[in-house]
Amino acid sequence: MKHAIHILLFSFLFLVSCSKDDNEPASPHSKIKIAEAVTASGISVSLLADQNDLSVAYNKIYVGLKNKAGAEIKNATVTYTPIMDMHTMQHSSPVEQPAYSSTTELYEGAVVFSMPSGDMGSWQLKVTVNNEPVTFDVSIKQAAANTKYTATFKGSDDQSYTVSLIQPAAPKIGMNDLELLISKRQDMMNFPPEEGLTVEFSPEMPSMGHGSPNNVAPIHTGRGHYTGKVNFTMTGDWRLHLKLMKGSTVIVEDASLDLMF
Ligand SMILES: [Cu+2]
Repeated sequence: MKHAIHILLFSFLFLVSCSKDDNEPASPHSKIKIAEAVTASGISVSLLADQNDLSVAYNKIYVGLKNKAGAEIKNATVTYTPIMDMHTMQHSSPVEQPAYSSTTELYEGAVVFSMPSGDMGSWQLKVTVNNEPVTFDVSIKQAAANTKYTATFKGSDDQSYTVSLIQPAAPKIGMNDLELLISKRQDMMNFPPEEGLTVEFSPEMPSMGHGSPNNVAPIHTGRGHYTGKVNFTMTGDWRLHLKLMKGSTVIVEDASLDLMF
């Protein structure tokens, strides 16, 4: 019996050591590297994402930093500035500045890209590491047909509100966590989180003209994030109807987002 356990243990260790790549140290994360650059002082900056493509949506974006000797830099100040150059004007978009995670050994932040790259203009993401900027050209894909993961609405208070879907990222039949980021346009370069809204919520399946029961309206949980629950009773096209209110004043009657699964 003891012998059998030893053999089992030995083969397990053997498997583990065989699966290790000798050239690359094991990565503590499963993100996809989409670009790389080096700052003026020689810090190498890797840009990573959850998917190969950035798209018109709330995109988690990660940065890994290494010094000239190849050692991880864990205590830098990193900021993101998305810029869209539309020939006659420039604008930015909502952004969540990155913070270092010791779990993934990456700086983790997010950018809402509000339009696709194309004839209308092109996007750059400026990443500043301790006041040293590097600029990445990023290509932003249009969201898939019949989906709308982010949209901007003019409020009854004359302000512009951008509503972006964070969760569900992988919708399923049944109850799903619902998480939104709501940002307000202060000017073309600044889109701070909007923290003071009350949201009424009802999902609809437009192709079949029905909704679903037991949804939970999203409430503010910090930094412009609103969390609730959405019940998808079947697969297909779903529209999330969101009514944005400030106290009893309706700011946006129907800020709707679309998803499809
Ligand atoms: Cu634009």
